[in-house]
Amino acid sequence: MSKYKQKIIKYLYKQDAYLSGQHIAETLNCSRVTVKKVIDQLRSDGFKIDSQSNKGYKIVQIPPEWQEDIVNIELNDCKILNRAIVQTQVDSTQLLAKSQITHDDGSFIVLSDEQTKGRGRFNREWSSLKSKGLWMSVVLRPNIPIHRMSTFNLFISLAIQQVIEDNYAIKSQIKWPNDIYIGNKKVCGFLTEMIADTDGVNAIICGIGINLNQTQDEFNQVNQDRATSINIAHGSTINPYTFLKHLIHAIEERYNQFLNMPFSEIKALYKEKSMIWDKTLTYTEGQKQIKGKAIDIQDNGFLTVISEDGELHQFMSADIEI
Ligand code: BTX
Repeated sequence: MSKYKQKIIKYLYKQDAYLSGQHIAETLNCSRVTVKKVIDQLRSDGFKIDSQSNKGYKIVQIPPEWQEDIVNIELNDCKILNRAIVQTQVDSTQLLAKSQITHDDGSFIVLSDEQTKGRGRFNREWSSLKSKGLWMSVVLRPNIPIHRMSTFNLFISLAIQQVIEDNYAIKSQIKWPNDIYIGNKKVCGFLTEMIADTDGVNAIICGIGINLNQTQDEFNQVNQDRATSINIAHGSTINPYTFLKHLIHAIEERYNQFLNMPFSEIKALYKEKSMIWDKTLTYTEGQKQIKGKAIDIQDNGFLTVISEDGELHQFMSADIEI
């Protein structure tokens, strides 16, 4: 039955119209009884499926938990990712993705409704409330030398920033090197890890956290005044599958650019969409901390900052206090 379940979900999900049981059965070469059983199963899984006697079936609501079958449908047109691994709850999608890499040499995404140990950079906590955001790790397999990775985050930030701006008409900005902001509040953080040896990069594991549907009071005390969601900015509920579809498409486009063009070609756009210019901010990288103004970004992705005493500094991946 699971074979038909997948096919029936796929068939109904793609249709706006009602489809009769007879039509589904003929198309998928199964019996009407099987169709009815699968529909009952889907309903008990939380799908709301309307049925009308002379019209047939139509999905009117998908359960709030990610459905692996539907996520995989959204990946169908994507050439850089083979499949999705979907879990209701994980410690961290990064950890699951890393353990998967040891026995899976493909490119895939790991998605979870909830993370109990979502992590940001330097092991900081990433708040990942159940069914409120996109908590995802993207595993990619570029065939490139390690030094090329220094611009990867720049391409990915543009992908995320543009999904928010182009599809939801929300002005969003990149905070170099790995956050996206709406106004002065963080809506997304991502981090990139890799597995590499002297021959080059074996795998990129890019963990992306995007707040989709939190209300302001759902953020914990630490993030209350510093975090926002697309829903808050947009003023309506965000369909996670639609957001995911846009994001996958944007990541595919920017990833292909990352592989095939130098950062210098998108640098002007990146700078235009960034929020750190013309402000004196505190930059910390390891033991080094300075106050200064960012004045440029190099073709290798390094940020040039001029400190208050007029000295120039290059940062590869600093923490910036806004
Ligand atoms: P970051 O270290 O730049 O950001 C972490 C900081 O952001 C925290 O210290 C906190 O102040 C703030 N913060 C925590 N949660 C949220 C939130 N939901 N919205 C806004 N601000 C928040 C950024 O690290 C990288 C985050 C990557 C998260 C993804 S989710 C999927 C994958 N799995 C995983 O464990 N991490 C990645």
